[in-house]
Amino acid sequence: MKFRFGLLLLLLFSLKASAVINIVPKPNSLIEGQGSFVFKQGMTIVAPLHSGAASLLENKLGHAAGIHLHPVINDAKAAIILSIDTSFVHAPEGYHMIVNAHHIIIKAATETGLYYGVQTLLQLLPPQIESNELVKATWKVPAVTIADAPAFSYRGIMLDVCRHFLPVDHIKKILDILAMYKINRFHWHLTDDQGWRIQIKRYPKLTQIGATRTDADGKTYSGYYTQDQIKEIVRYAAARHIEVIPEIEMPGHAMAALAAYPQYSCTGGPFKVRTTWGVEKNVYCAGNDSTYAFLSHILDEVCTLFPSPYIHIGGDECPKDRWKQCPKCQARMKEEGLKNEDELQSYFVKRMEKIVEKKGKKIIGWDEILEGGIAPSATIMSWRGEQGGIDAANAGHDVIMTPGSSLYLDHYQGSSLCESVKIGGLTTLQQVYAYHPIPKAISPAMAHHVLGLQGNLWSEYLYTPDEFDYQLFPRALAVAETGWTKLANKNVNDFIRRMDDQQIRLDEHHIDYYVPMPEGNLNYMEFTDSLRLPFTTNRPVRVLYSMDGSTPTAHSETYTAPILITKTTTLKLRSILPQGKMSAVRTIHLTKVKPLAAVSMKTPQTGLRMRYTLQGNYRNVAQLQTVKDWKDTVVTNVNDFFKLLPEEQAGGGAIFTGYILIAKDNIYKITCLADQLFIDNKLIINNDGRMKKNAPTDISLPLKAGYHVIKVILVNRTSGGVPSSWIDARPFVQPYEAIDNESLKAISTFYE
Ligand code: TNX
Repeated sequence: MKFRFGLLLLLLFSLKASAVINIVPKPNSLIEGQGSFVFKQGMTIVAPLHSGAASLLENKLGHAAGIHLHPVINDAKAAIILSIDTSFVHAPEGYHMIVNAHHIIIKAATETGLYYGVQTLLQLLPPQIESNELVKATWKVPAVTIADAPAFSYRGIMLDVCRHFLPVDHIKKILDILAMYKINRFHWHLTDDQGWRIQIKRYPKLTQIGATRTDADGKTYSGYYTQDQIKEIVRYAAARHIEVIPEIEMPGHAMAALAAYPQYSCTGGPFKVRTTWGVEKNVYCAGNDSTYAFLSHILDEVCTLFPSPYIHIGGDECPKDRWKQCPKCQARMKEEGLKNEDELQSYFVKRMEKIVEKKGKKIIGWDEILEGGIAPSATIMSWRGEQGGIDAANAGHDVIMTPGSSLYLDHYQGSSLCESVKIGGLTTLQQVYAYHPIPKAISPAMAHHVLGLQGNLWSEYLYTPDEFDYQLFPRALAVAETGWTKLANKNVNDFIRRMDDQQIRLDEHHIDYYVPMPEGNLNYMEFTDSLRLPFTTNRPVRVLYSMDGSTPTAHSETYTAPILITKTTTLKLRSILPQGKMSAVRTIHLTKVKPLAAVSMKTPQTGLRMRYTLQGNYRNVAQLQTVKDWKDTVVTNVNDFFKLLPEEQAGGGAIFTGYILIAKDNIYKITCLADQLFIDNKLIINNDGRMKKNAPTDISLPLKAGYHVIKVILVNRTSGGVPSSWIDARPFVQPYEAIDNESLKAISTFYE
């Protein structure tokens, strides 16, 4: 009995603790005390002159609580004391905090430490402290003693504003949130093939031409920051203790610049700002001295705008095709005794390193700058896994870890069947959290070269600013905790628990973050008798659903067990968080059918009939009706479709007709990225008008054994920056119970 009572006490104690303390990143030492501190009107505060930390606290209390603190000078009895005390706290970003019923005392070695102390204090208040409007609440903080300092000095987020642009106000909104979580670096990816986004006064065409592209649908897309706006962002970030590191890409990812100044390419152009994603072959000419002068002049202006000691010069994904053909590049290799084009890239980077050093800064580069020999003072950002980082750190270079599999925030964060189209990959909140920036392969003596980590948000598939938020949050919080909290203090379940409180804080900032979706099954399913559909979520959240086509609300049925379907149904599901925020709605179309019967075929031959045109810019299936110059042929292997046109060249369209052979009566899963797929004259998959990447339109379909008529319509169009390719026309068919994307094989096709 006694034993049980003890357990109960323990349980109550842990419930009490967990109900109150939700801080992210988790402090490295926190001891709970007795009682709490209640904020009251006119309470006194002592702080260093012009302390931004004190203003942060005063503003938040003023806006959300309507409580106005009374600043006093040097009063040891003040209710709230913020003080710089280097004898007590040593870590430059660390802080010490005591909260009891009478006082809040925060000490730090720097203003940054005080600022972080206040951010922690705000997270001890109810989450509505982040509101911009008055909220009724008891503004109290539990008694605690905290001693805290970060595990890593570099805790970064990268935003790609080239593929898609973010307005100044939206960047500020994101910086507000990053500061709450003690992120201290904003890596600003400002130039790329698809857009040049920073005003350079000496080269006005960089933004006059390079900041605008004409997408495949004929619409122009543009945006750039004036130098005044850049300064404003740098100041805004600095006030939040965030250093802004600009990236100017070279020698690759330079198409927007070359569209404006083609004389710095190998061929001389002309070029257009690139409209599709991927890797561009036209790059800066490494054999032309004027290229280096051009880049040096650009960096002159960049260096004055950004106080950071670093300039990121890119260096990733630079194809060597043009250099191999370029007389100037080849002559340069001869003069300098360079064995191959990798060494020419290394020559390029080392030359830029010297230029940047003369301007008083150091370079950061993506891990490709290791190829052909690393520049002596370069810091490496390891993105193609960890190997680049491991090699660089072991060779005594500083390293920032940002491996794609764990820290690419452009990846899916849940099943691709439930999300809008993303670049690919799956990196859940838990996967980000599980990352540790010091791989075992770095020798302990060199581990200090790992400065920290960074989450990268590439924006190819982020068509609106809200989609940036959706991808960033809450995963940026996992980056923040991994950067701040010592490995031994991290715990994924406790982190997930703290999300409930943190998400309310994000709500107050009007951030539409990712909410786990009901995963499992396909979005289109045809069945013969009945189905039992199980759903899961990748974090514990409640799922609501309806079966009458209505949008689920907080009052809808809660999912508890697999859902039984016996008739044609539109099933709608969505998740709901404890504070009431709901996810997007997932709609599943369930149709009760008779299996499609086979047709007879006398003389089957391998292949499909193909009616096609390579000309014309068609946007949808209906427009193909206007084609006049159809050609007819037979393709014997569906895997050969792509040989018709170079992969990234859009134009024209095709209609394939023939038969597929189904081995036995069964339910099959069918995948096709063409615009339309018909089986036995029935429209089975319809991608008309949507982006043709990944496959939320996959369907399950009962088919009888034997031959079935198929027709595939492909409009060879680029949409959303994704070029379609003839190979998209391949249909994949496999037994439904054996769903495994890895083993997708195009089905054999026949014609008569
Ligand atoms: C690779 S990461 C790139 C970017 C793309 C990204 C998409 C890196 C240094 N280069 O240009 O946007 O993949 O995930």
